[in-house]
Amino acid sequence: MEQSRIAHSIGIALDRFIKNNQEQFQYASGELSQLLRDIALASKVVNREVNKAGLIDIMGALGSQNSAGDEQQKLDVLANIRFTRALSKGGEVCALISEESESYVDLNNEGRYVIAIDPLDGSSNIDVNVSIGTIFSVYRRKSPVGTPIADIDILQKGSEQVASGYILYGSSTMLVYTTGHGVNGFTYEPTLGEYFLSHPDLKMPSDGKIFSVNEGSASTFPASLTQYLNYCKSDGKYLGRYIGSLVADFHRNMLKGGIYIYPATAKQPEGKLRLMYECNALAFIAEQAGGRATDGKRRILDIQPTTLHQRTPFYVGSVKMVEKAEQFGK
Ligand code: FDP
Repeated sequence: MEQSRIAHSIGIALDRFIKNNQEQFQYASGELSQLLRDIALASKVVNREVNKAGLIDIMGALGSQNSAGDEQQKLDVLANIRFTRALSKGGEVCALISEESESYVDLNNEGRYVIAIDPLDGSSNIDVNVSIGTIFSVYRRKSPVGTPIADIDILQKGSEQVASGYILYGSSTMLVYTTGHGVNGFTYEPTLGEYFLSHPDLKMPSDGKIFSVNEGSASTFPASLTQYLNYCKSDGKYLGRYIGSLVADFHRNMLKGGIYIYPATAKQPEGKLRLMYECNALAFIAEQAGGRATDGKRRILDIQPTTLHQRTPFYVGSVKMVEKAEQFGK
């Protein structure tokens, strides 16, 4: 074999990385590692379906609505099935909270983990071939293993997450996750069918230039946000960038520095985004990468959920930008 080819290592694969770092985890029994592998495997299947969606005409609305009243797309449904199947087969998960199901799914009383997942976020971008994502949070169950799932297992604060992450189906597919020891990003190599570490120990710039917010609703924004946006626009150094896919907007801001805001509006007084399977996961990653995540006032990870599909305003990104936006609300 050509020597130069052997000399260059392709880098560390996700499986090996998870194995090498297993001891970092407080309850290092291997179950969390297996669970992360199950998520990675399901994401490869979803990635394949996302990539061929246009070709085999599986795009478009299925006609049903999910529990939050959004129109379900076929790919949402498929992604939900893929992740649920992978997580139930593994046996590590006792309950699954999903955007696509009204109640939690009871999987296996012997499992030690609870998962909250948005299998395919940014669904209004599916039809137009724009980046979409998967978001997940992992919690330890609190009730004894072997007993039925209880509310204390399900309604946990974001600060109790033991892992969280997202998969971005973009120009490349990436898996980014944390177990509370920094954030690492892996890029999918489709010909090898494997994720490789491409963004070790990711850090979010402490300041940035990008603000991401849907200004179509600006007339119903809180006054503090209007003032903050006026400040950004009058300063001249800021750029507006809004894809309308949370994972994609968040990921770009994490790499380049910026703030993503989905505020409370007159139409959506609690905000639009879901605390348990959108905001908590990204808040954990943001903090682990040196960023900040609040609802404009309170730390997202400290909010006690009272319902599965609870919404919250969301301010996340570079620490200085989020703090500046909060100042206008004081
Ligand atoms: P979508 O409705 O397309 O699923 O959480 C849902 C979400 O997308 C986010 O991914 C995105 O950031 C936001 O909603 C976009 O909402 P607006 O269209 O109201 O801006």
